[in-house]
Amino acid sequence: MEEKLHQLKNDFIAKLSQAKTAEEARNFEIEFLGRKGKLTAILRSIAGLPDADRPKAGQMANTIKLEMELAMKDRMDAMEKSSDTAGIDATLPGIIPQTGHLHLVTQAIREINTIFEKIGFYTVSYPEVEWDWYAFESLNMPKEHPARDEWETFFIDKLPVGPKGLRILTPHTSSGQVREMEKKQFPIRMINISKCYRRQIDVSHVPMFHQFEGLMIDKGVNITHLKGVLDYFAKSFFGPNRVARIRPYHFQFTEPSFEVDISCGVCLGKGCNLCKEGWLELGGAGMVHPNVLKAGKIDPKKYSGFAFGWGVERTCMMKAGLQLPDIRILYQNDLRFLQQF
Ligand code: FA5
Repeated sequence: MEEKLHQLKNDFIAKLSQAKTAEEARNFEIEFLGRKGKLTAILRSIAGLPDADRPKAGQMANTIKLEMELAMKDRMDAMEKSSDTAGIDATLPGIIPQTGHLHLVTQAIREINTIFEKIGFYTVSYPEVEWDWYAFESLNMPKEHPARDEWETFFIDKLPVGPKGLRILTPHTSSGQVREMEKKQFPIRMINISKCYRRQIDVSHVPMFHQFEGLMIDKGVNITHLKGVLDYFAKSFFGPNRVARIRPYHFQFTEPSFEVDISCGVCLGKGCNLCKEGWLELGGAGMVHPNVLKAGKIDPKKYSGFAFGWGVERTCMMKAGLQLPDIRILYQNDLRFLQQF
């Protein structure tokens, strides 16, 4: 009996290994393990054995049956696996998984930070929801002063809610100037990069944008320091051939005040179709007004300083080779645009 069972199992495994299709394997399964199969016939014959031999033969037959069923399962699994890979062409190029990258504006913010860190400036970020006092009053723009209108402000409160007035969405990073002065740590060499909000939207304005504000305060700081820092930034960010120029202007919180231009990247200051006169406007700057120093509890007779504040979006749009026709494209989440940078 034992020999018979082993022979049967070996025959079954040999046949299975020759099966080319699942159907063929299943036919062998019926032939050996089916209700009228070869193994079933042997199992039935066990009933005719003497009492003493029956238990051992029964046990062995069950073990052999189990081994044959296992062999059948392995063969079916192997056939399934090979059919899974049958349709794959390993020579085709792979599918590259999609990976994101930093937004153009975030890249510019990081670059600006690094440039100023190299000359000893440190980065801060002040609240987007700001008190009226830090954004206007402390910056020499008393209540009802007409200069405030230029900042097209979003108001949160209708009536003052505390000693610092109304809450607003900060319209410029200059609101960080007096906040920084209140820390009383000299010299101040702050770069404040934050989101700003104004009620404006057109090709050159978005309601949410970023500004970076430089503030340097120490003893003996003068306009030549400001000009040096502006030139350093122009060369570092825009390229070694670019220079900055300052033009007289008016801001309530600086005296004297300037608009800052950089030489055009296309004509290098000679005048061309893009810039007309050789210069592109970058933002505002000036020497900190004595009233602002006083608001920050700093003695204007001992300390002086300069400040500048520019839009990150416009600054990065001005970078060589990037002449965007509309600033709003930066925030439309159009991957065809964003993936280029
Ligand atoms: C100011 O906001 C002053 N606080 C700058 C300053 C700082 C002057 C320190 C003196 C000393 P202005 O409103 O011009 O200035 O804005 C500065 C820059 O912010 C603009 O040149 C522009 O680049 C950017 N900007 C202003 N409004 C928007 C807007 N709605 N969308 C995109 N960029 C804007």
